[in-house]
Amino acid sequence: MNPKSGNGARDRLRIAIQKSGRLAEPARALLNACGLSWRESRDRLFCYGESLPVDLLLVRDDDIPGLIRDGVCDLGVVGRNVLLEQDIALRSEGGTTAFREWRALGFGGCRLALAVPEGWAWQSPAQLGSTRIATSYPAILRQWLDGQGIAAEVVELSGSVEIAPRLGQADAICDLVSSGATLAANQLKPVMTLLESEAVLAGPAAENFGQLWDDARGELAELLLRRLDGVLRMRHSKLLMFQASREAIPSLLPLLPDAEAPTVMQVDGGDALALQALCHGAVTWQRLEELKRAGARGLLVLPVEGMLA
Ligand code: PRT
Ligand code: ZN
Repeated sequence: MNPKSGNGARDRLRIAIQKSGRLAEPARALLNACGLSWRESRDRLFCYGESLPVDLLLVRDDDIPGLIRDGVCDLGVVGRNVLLEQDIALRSEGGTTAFREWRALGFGGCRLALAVPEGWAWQSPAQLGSTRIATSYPAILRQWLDGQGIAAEVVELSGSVEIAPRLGQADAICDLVSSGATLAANQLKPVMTLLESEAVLAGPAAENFGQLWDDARGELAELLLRRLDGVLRMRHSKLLMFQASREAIPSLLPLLPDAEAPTVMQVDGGDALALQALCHGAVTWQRLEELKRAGARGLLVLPVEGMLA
């Protein structure tokens, strides 16, 4: 259903997030960092936006793509794995692409991997021919197998996929992996990555929000996206401050390739200069030591809370 025609005009934006689980808290924290605050309903299913007309719906992650497709929610925070699975499944039933990933959010990182028993001598995907592979992601797996020209049986399971080989339900599995500890505990080893996943801001497929909504939601979504970009960029940024002599500057600046034009200030009553640089890359110990060797003194690294250019 096209949301523009589906639900009539609305003057509040509605975002679905996971009620509880891995993505619940980071999703709230991120939206919070974008300046959103809410009043929670008693049943804890709905949060009324107080600082902006942006409400939250708290649901199971698997329901989020469907809620977006039906226009019940405008946007959602969900794993790329869930979004892609439902997108492929819909398209394989003859539908058109209903969703789009509007932003990758930098948390909930994991990969969808094929894993086989540790005892297998793994050489290539061709070995999977005529095997049974257990998964909760049948559409992604089926598409990958077809792409590789492998005829394997896909065994769909909703949970505890990793014990399927021991129970004799399958020969191999295709499941989400982060640390890999669960695979190891079940004597399985990852052999192929089908998808690198993380939490994403999902919404209906369109070029821009104006195409989707001609009420207040378009502008609200644009505003949210601008703030989100600022927050995501700032998350990895650090303010680096130090002092140095004027002569040391030419050897220090090349060590700050990721910094926006550093501010250089004269320190009162001396030859020293104070430098201030907003670095967008990692400010590691190693980097600080290199700067010190190049003449930086009193190095200070500060987190950045916000920025409006
Ligand atoms: O109740 P609801 O349906 O909302 O939640 P859920 O149980 O379906 O989802 P949840 O909270 O477990 O995961 C939500 C999303 O987090 C997933 O869709 C992924 O996008 C992401 N994510 C990130 C993960 C993992 N990391 C992860 N490690 N989802 C699941 N796992 C599983 C993994 O499969 C293994 O069984 O966690 C276990 C531990 O992993 P290892 O590799 O660290 O041992
Ligand atoms: Zn789920």
